[in-house]
Amino acid sequence: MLAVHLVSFFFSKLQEDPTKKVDRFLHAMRLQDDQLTDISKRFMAEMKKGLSIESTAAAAVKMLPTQVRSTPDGSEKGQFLALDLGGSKFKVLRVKVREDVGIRKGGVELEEKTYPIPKELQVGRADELFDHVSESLKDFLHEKNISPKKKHPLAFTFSFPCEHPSLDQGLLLNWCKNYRVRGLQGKDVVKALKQAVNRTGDMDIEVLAIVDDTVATMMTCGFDDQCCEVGLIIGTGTNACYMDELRHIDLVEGDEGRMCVNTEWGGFGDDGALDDFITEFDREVDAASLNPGKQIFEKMVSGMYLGELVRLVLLKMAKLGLLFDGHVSDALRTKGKITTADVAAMEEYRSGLKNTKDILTHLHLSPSPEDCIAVQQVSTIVSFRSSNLVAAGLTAILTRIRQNRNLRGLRITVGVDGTVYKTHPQYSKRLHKVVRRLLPDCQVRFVLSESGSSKGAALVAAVAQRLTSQRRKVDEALSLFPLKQQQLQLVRSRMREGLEAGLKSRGCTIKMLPSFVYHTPDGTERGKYLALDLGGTNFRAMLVRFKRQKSRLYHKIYTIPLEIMQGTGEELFDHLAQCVCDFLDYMGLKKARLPTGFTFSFPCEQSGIDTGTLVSWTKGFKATDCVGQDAVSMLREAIKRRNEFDLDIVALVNDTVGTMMSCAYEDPQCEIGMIAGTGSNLCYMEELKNIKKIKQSNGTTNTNKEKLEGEEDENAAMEAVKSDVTAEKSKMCINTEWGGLGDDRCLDDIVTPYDTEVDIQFEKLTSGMYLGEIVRQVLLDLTRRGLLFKGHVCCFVFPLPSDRLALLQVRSILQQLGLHGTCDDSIIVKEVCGAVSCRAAQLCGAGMAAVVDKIREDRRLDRLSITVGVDGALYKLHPHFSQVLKETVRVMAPQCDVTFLPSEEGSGKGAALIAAVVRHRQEI
Ligand code: 0WK
Ligand code: 0WK
Ligand code: BGC
Ligand code: BGC
Repeated sequence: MLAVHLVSFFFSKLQEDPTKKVDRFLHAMRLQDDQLTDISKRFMAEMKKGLSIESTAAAAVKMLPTQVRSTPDGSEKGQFLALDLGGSKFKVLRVKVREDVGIRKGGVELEEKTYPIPKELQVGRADELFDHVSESLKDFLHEKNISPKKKHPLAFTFSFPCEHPSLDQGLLLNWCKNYRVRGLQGKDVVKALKQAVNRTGDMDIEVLAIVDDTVATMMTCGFDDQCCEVGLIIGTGTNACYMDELRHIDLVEGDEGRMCVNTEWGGFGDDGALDDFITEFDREVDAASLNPGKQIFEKMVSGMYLGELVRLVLLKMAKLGLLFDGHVSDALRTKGKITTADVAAMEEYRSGLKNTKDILTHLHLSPSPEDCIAVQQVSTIVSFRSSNLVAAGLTAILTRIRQNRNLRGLRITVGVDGTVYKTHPQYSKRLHKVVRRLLPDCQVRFVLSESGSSKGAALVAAVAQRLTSQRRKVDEALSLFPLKQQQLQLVRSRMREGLEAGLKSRGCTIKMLPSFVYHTPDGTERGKYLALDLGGTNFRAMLVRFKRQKSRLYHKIYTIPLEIMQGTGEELFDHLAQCVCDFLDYMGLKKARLPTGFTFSFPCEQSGIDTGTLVSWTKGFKATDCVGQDAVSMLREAIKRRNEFDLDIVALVNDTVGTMMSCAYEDPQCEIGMIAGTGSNLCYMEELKNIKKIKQSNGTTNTNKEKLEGEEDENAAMEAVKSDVTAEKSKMCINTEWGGLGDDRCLDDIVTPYDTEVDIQFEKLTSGMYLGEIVRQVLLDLTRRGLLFKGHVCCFVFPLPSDRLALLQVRSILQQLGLHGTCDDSIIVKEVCGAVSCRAAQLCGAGMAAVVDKIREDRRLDRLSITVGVDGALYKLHPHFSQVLKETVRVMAPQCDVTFLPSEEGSGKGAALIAAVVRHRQEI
């Protein structure tokens, strides 16, 4: 009864615009922007579920990692066979990709042939289907005179959901669209293909890659448009893929770089996420499909189902007397009688209504003109909903990419293929419009894949080949850096020889400079001291107060401009005096004439605790008239020139010595100081009796007298030591200046060609000032060999992007340097940084092992437990350096327990401590 009333109510309305009637009838299919935004949000949630290890198994949207890690960069080349199975056509192709032509259109040559896939094969056994595929391949080789004898690399576009343990494996999850082949689910599709090829015989193929059609489409469009990072198919089926950050893909090892994810969005809604948008017609289509309950989203969107949806709507409306005067034909009752091509035809701009009439007539219906308008409106609403749903899905994907990259706007290209998108009159326009309306801040470009996905599949194979060969060559270059046990033993023994030699005589590569520091602090130090610290990244002035084993410290940091570092000595020390003056002013201590410890982090031949001759500049300092001069005198003269304050400089200290003292104040076991910063150096408490060169000046002739200049100072220095040595002094801290190891080319057999460009000296291989240069040499070589930045060599000057930085940061550093590399480029840059800094840590570890083992042996100990006070940006800020250093020492000096104590307040406190010791001694 109710139905009759309803019919008469509608009948009365018939006189009105037929589209209104349909709009009302199908209002559930007419989605508004707020609903699309809601669907988009739901899809984003599903994407997260699919990517996370916790929820992926139950996720409706599978989010399958594809092992495709980078899009084409135009340097791909090669000749490939390609198979394209899963869309409306099965194609066999030969794809020729030539060097660099990719940038210009037409850089790829395709020859193709389409082969039918009989229905029975789509629902038959897997071996039958793949025998057909392999025979088609053989026929293609024959037809194109391609020698079957040669091993042909092949790329396989297989448009069904697969898990990819590797690029050349595809484990089929389930069939969809009109395929329901037996015996392949859960198995490797590539293996099935190879077995079929073997059965067919007389062919030799190597499957380099198996990819989904979305992925291949993205690659096809990516060859000409490097912004293309999304692939979209709206064809028989529907699906999308995109480049996601590897750190978000739990199922794949590693955090660096990106990987293409095949969303398999056809399954969206299989878990009920779209139930409030599912109409009775969708349920009918699903119930009658080969996979009820599955691919819900696909059944609302893709070409395999749109026609059927329209038919079911028309059938229902006809039954309700809303169309064709309630007349229903058998054809209209028959599944599949209206195809998606019919839907597209009905929506043709000019001939749409005529097409509609023809199609309905073909269904044995006699439609009135109003019926035709109404039916056309039904088609419009059904296909419009499809493009709207695709827009909602795409909006979710593009929003995710934007969030991944912390961008406000996004410029991106979507590569598209599929019959619905290509042939349906309004579809593409509607889709573009809705996406741009839902994402106003994004510039989304849609590129139609002209030549199908096989070009893309071949490019995946070509990129895989390029990445494999690139990887091999980069690994070759990187393999030069990690030092093997044997090499480390060499470094340790050469360091040891260098230490011993430096203790005996002068002019050795490792200078072993006496510091006149005989003791580490004993906690009795007290009073107020000024400490000046020159030689690291900055110049620091600090006031240190010691009281009852506690210290208070105030400091100020000053930069040393390059022109001062490389000006005259006078300018440099005047600049220091000016900074000290500013500090004393700031502290209100200008009148104080404070006892001062001066950390001067350069090799100085000291002749007393408060005097030392600069042997050579390092770390980029080149101030003139300083080498051979006494550093303390130069500072005193500058202070005199300034005539505003005065200091009582009681100690000249190397930063390694200051660091050792500063840490020994916390840990009495600290007898070694190490700097891994701009420069690299180490000091340690040596047995006085071992400092032979001291003894030499006791009358044994010094064989190479003529070679040494300023011998008087040295003899004076040795006299000072001799007179200074009292009973309780058994040790003295030696500033090794280990940076000089290798000056005699004793490291030549462990260095790489990249080092020769820089200079083969221990400091140049281990300190922050030079590691960047070694990295630059490596990157320059890799770029010249076309393995990086597409071979574009630009002016490579840059600071070292530490390998701790997230790739995004590496990438932004490179961009700041005008190096617009790909993700892979950033990964390689990061690896090179890691290899160079890791070797630096190993070298320091081997050097340290030589020192601690020497101390252990000198003290005739089986086991030595000792602490190293350490400072410097490389040790403190580099993530792996300290770890690798500790591990290397542990392995290279197994009889020593070495504790590394990072210095909190730098070497300044150490210099003040030494000043306190000196001052205390002067009082006694
Ligand atoms: C053409 C591509 C193929 C893909 C097809 C999808 O070359 O890989 O599967 O588009 O569209 P359909 O043929 O299903 O409409
Ligand atoms: C901080 C010390 C300073 C030393 C510097 C080395 O206080 O004496 O020279 O560390 O590290 P860099 O600043 O070279 O990284
Ligand atoms: C498949 C996808 C494919 C899409 C388009 C879907 O049915 O599951 O793998 O990408 O169709 O061909
Ligand atoms: C200097 C050393 C200093 C080291 C760390 C080297 O260049 O020669 O004296 O200890 O850098 O700053």
